[in-house]
Amino acid sequence: MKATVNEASPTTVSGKPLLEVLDGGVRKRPPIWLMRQAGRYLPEYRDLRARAGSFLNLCYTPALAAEVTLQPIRRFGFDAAILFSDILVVPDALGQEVRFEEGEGPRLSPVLDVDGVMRIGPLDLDRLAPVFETIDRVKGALPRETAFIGFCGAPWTVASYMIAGQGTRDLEPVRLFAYRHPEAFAMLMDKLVEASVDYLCAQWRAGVEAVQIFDSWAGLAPSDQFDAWCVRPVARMIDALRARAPGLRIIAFPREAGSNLKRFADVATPDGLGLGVSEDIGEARRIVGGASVLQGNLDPLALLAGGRSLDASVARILQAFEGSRHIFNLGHGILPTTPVEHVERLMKLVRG
Ligand code: 1CP
Repeated sequence: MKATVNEASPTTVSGKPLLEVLDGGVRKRPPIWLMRQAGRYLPEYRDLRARAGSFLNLCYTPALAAEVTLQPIRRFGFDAAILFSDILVVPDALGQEVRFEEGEGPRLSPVLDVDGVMRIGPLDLDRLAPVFETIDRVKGALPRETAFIGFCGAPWTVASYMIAGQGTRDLEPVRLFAYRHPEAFAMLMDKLVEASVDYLCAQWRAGVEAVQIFDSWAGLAPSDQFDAWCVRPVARMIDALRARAPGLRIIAFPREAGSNLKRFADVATPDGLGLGVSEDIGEARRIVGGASVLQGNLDPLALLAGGRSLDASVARILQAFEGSRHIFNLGHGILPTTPVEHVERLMKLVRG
């Protein structure tokens, strides 16, 4: 695809800088959004969160979820809004019990054996209806130039929570399960591919213009299984989405894929590829060539720290991506203790 350089004008064919880059353009200043941009570092989020009851209640109450989605757009004017929800609404809608414990993170009734996998699904799209209503509300309230991103977790990352019943340091439970019960694990992955595609298609019908597939734990898949557990499930999702949701732009984030990034880019062919903190930008540019937009990869801790090291990190990233198709983002989600002023500074640095 031929790249077009748009020097300064904010008005583009779509009128949305983020979509313009995903569609093949290069901008002098990259569009910017931040993973987890709606969340606890914002006082207005903490206020609303305190009134919402449980975290899932917040996700499933359209007026509140829409408000939280819009908060960081109002405050910072990011180039994209990301739907406020969580990757674990998919297991919830597949019939698994999901709770969020205050201060402890998610808790699910773990899938322990082959029977447990058999009981999973089908996806109850009605349970997710509030998510689609949230999308409908947000799309009517966004500034013209702001793109709207939906999301889900990649099968590998979602399976890791479904099997362990919670977040784990090195994903031991899901890896053991996959070795001990390869057929049942493959069946679970198939169910997740299908459910995730149905879910993202429904988000697209409701009005999102792009989606991000979060494979937050791709870097913890053993190298000889990376293909089967990370690349192929996401490749199948992307093939199905291209057939069923024409025009939907797809960003994949196989976090810390490292030396497996090339394989991922070649086989899954997302429109955009998110880079984790430790990924080398020059190397990633060589790997994907002009084929894919790269997104990332400021260290969330550099943003938290602020000051001269933030300025220097941002300058290095802008320089490393110069002249290429780039979406500025973090290399992982923003941390809850990040000062709001540091995000304001980041916006100044990136927008110039
Ligand atoms: O009460 C609270 O505020 C709970 C904190 C919280 C928030 C704000 C959780 C629990 N989820 C979210 C929202 C969320 N989750 C978004 C919102 C949109 C935005 O980006 O602004 C998104 C995109 C997610 C995605 C998500 N959830 C991922 C993938 C991204 C990543 O950070 O790696 C993962 C792994 C989850 C699971 C999850 N949900 C919540 C927590 C604390 C976790 C991580 C659990 C762990 O492994 O420790």
